[in-house]
Amino acid sequence: MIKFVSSNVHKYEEIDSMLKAHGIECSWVNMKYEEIQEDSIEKISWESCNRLIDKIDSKFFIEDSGIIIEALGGFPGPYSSYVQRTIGNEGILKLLEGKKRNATFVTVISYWDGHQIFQFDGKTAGTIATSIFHGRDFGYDPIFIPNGKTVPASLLSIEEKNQVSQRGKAMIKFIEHIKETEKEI
Ligand code: ITT
Repeated sequence: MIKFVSSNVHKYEEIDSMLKAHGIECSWVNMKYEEIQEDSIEKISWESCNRLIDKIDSKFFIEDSGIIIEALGGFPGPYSSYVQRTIGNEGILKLLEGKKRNATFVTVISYWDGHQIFQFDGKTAGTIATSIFHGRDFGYDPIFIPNGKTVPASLLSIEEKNQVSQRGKAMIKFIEHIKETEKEI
């Protein structure tokens, strides 16, 4: 059993689906933890994990994600949560009018195994749609079309999204690591 700490049910659904497919049980600790302000998603993820070590009584993992939009100089990146809460997807579409629409989604998992922190990352390139596509409305998914797909991630099933998403790619690395290193999980 491994604990996943997050306040985001959509992340948990995607993660649990992948872990289940590999026979690994996961329990969700639904908790909002404080995130430091940093311009690197790796650092934020590592520091958040480090600060949780004393609060969670067993091995656990967290992840931090962000969308990097080329035409906006990499914004919102580590500020993705704030931007989603404030201007939202509509605001992003307005900012991108007449601009290039390339973007990359990044996820960095940080795993405390009881001794040290390990990190696993995943990146997915894509484009920002020209309108909002409601479906499974998780964050930027209604406007983010992963490369190789013709529709935004909001219109994909969890399994379809996991095959191409930043989180799915980071999870594959993490699952390989725990299968190699853990006798009981
Ligand atoms: P935690 O409690 O796990 O930190 P959070 O929702 O605050 O949950 P992040 O800071 O990692 O998570 O996410 C930054 C923003 O990016 C936030 O608005 C999310 O909704 C959004 N986001 C994260 N992963 C996403 C994904 O796979 N697809 C679309 N939006 C995503």
